[in-house]
Amino acid sequence: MRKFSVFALAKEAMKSHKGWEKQWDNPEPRSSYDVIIVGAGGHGLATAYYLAKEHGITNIAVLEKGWLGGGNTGRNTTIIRSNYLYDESAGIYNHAINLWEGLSQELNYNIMFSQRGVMMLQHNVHDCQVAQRHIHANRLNGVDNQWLAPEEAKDFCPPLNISRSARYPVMGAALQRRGGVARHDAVAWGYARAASDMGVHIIQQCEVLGVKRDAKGAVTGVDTSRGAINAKKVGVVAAGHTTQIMDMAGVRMPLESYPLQALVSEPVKPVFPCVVMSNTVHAYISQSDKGELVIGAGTDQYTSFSQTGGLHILTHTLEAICELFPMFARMKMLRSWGGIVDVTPDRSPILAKTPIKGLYVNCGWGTGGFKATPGSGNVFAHTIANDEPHKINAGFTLERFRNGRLIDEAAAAAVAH
Ligand code: FAD
Ligand code: PYC
Repeated sequence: MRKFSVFALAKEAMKSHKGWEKQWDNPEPRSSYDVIIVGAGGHGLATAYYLAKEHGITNIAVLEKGWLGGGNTGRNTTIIRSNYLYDESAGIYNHAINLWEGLSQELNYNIMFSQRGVMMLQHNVHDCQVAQRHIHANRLNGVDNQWLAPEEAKDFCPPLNISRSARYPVMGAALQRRGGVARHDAVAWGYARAASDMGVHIIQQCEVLGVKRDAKGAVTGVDTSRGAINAKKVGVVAAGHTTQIMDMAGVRMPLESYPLQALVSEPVKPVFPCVVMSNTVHAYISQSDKGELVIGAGTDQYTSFSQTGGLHILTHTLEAICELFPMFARMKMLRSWGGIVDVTPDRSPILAKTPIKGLYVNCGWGTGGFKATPGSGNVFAHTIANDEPHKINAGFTLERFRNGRLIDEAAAAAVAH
């Protein structure tokens, strides 16, 4: 039921678009394409869009086992920010924010990007020191971030409880004003419509079951639930399922998959002006344009491919939210859901060529890849088109887990894992 209604909604949204029937109505796959992208989440669709727009490659199939945007792209809490510690991260997340700022116009689709500010709360001395280190590093990289005292944090977000007697009192906050939120499924639909317009095939209900290689080991295509499809280049952009697909190609990935959950409240009038996150108490919150409070939790402690996480994780998150924002204690929750996130040892993504000719991988965004969607698709398209990384993703290699050039963003990831 749920699958059908989301699919129907997406089709409805496309109807206003001239010519949508041609590529959108789940075309029969051709026997061969120049490029196959596995996964029609935001990153896969953005990759196809930039391949077509910036590299003139339009003979592309995006293969999706479910429906477009039905993975983590349509399940996340939509927080966008670029306040990470290292230069590589500043490069990619700022590239993304620059693209977010013009994306509604570029796609001619309202993705509802709203730069209302992301405030990250700090609850102990160590938190404060780490946050201030991030603020200084961010500023050196041209990323806006500022320190707020508890009273300033409350001015910015009036529902915040800054009582000293709270179990985890707010001792300060880091505020990135340029951060914010966007409507997640609109991002998938906007990229899909624009890519489809340039001739890209978006093929749903088409699960990749195998990766085909020739005698020399190079990629020749994929086996799918709708038959074999040939291509000399295959980009895997399958988030929590990356290990399964890369296993099909014989590549072992430094990834673990975990459930991550979120939930929304009943809709209420505008009451919450910004995005607030707390790594220490494992909670983050904003208010959607529909009026629902959008609340996210930490990952489960155990690896799993289940899109449902433990109830105790949600309970813990709601307790933390009620302590930080006592006025929400009597709100009713409408629904909760989970996604499967793929986590690397250094909590940074892999956006790279692989040891197999013609096989490329974009994964490891863990709990935080929504914010990167446009930047990631843009540089991954460059990597596939030119068979070499863009300078922005040059550091996000697979080799770093062998040579030790890690980009350790565990503290900036902001969500417990
Ligand atoms: P997805 O959207 O998951 O797309 C991958 C697609 O691949 C899926 O549609 C899947 O069905 C498909 N697929 C898998 N296997 C196959 C196969 N064999 N054949 C064909 N298709 C296949 N990030 C943020 O920046 N901010 C946030 O606030 C945030 N909150 C989050 C909250 C939750 C609850 C969750 C789960 C994630 C959150 N994230 C957040 C992370 C973010 O959602 C992801 O990093 C990002 O959406 C990944 O996008 P993607 O396109 O790579 O993956
Ligand atoms: O990366 O900002 C983030 C995030 C928020 C919630 C989940 N991930």
